[in-house]
Amino acid sequence: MKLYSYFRSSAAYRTRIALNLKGLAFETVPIHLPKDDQHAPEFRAVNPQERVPALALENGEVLLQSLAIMEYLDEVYPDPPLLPKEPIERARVRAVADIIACDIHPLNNLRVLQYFERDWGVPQAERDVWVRHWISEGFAAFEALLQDHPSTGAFCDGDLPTLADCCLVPQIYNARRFGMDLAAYPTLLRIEQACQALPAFDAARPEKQPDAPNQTA
Ligand SMILES: N[C@@H](CCC(=O)N[C@@H](CS)C(=O)NCC(=O)O)C(=O)O
Repeated sequence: MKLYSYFRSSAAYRTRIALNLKGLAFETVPIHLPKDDQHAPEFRAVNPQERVPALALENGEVLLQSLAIMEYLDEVYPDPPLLPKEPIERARVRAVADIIACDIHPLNNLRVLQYFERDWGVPQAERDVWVRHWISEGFAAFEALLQDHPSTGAFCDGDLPTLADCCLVPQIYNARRFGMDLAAYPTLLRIEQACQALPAFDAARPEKQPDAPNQTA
């Protein structure tokens, strides 16, 4: 399999974690987002939405959208599972994953920030305030939903990592890039620590990717 990825992309990072948790080997095809590689005609042919990740399967089919890719992987390679067995728990995991994937990330995506900068002339400092605002709002809800919930375990749901953890760890990485103080989210930080202790999460770290500057992989 080939993963079209950018080392710092949080959506690609989610997918790398899921691939690693499933023990699936993949080749990274770097798409340098700040250099606009995603808008090149060759990549547009892979993903007309001009975003990473895209996962090219061995049969040539291309999967798009990190959550759809992770759910595909979970259906085709069910062990270890990325979703709990009980429908009510599955709904809970999907809901918290969506806080990040549907409600935080789209507001802070590169093209949104570029639009502010290029079309409206919004200065960097204000763009950063915008990013931190939406992460804080989403993380406050995420923390409230997890703290003291009986289903929260070592990870977001129970004692196995799920789709929610695959989304959470990259979003925390992104929050730190924007200089956020995360002390108000102790449950999220505790879960992040548990995740990072797993080789699958460790190997997916941005700095360990082949396209990372001075990468250590
Ligand atoms: N909902 C999509 C989001 C994909 C996405 O927007 N990826 C970002 C990087 S994290 C991207 O490629 N941005 C390129 C751009 O904004 O031009 C997913 O979960 O895969």
